[in-house]
Amino acid sequence: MEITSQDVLLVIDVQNDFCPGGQLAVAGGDSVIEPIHKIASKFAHIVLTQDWHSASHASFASSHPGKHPFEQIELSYGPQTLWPDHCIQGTNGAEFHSGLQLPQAELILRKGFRPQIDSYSAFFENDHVTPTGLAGYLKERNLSRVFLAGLAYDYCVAYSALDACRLGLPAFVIRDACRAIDLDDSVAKIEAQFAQAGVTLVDTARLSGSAGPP
Ligand code: VGL
Ligand code: ZN
Repeated sequence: MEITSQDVLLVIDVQNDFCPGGQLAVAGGDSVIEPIHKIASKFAHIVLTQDWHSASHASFASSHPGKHPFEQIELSYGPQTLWPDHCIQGTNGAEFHSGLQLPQAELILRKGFRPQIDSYSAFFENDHVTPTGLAGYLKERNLSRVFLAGLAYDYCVAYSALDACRLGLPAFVIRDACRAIDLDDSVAKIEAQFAQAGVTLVDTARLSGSAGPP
């Protein structure tokens, strides 16, 4: 499919803590970088997201005595999976992987900074009502189709894609430029939601076009 000047590449959370050696390492997390670089030049517009938690964030198991990473609890807005401490503001784990070289990216959107709410999606926090501002940004810049790559396929990439669809923005997840956590069948479950919502799966090899000036 042909990439146009109204398309945006959304690169989700390619940060040290989600890569091998990190606090919430996704298997092969750093291997998304090569396919992302391969397609980046096809896009006139690139936005990066950065998971950016306060210390003692409510999504950390360590903030809930007796709880362990990957357990579920109820927070005020509903069920929340608990994670190891990760992507704490200002730490090395929260930095983008040093191999990711996208200096042309036009926006770095930070999410998950409110101590009491997690934010998987780049559009809404996990209460599904608190906006991050990205929808307004894309609208003002007349960007409509959203192509997603990065980490993790079954969490932040997936929830961002589902929210994009819900907002009326066609969403395309670039499958070979993502890696999954795959916790409790999360990949199969999220792909069922993709099918229902109308999220399209594509591969880097199917994307053509070359970015004009931004
Ligand atoms: C993510 C779990 C917790 C992600 C972020 O980037 O997919 N997953 N925080
Ligand atoms: Zn997080």
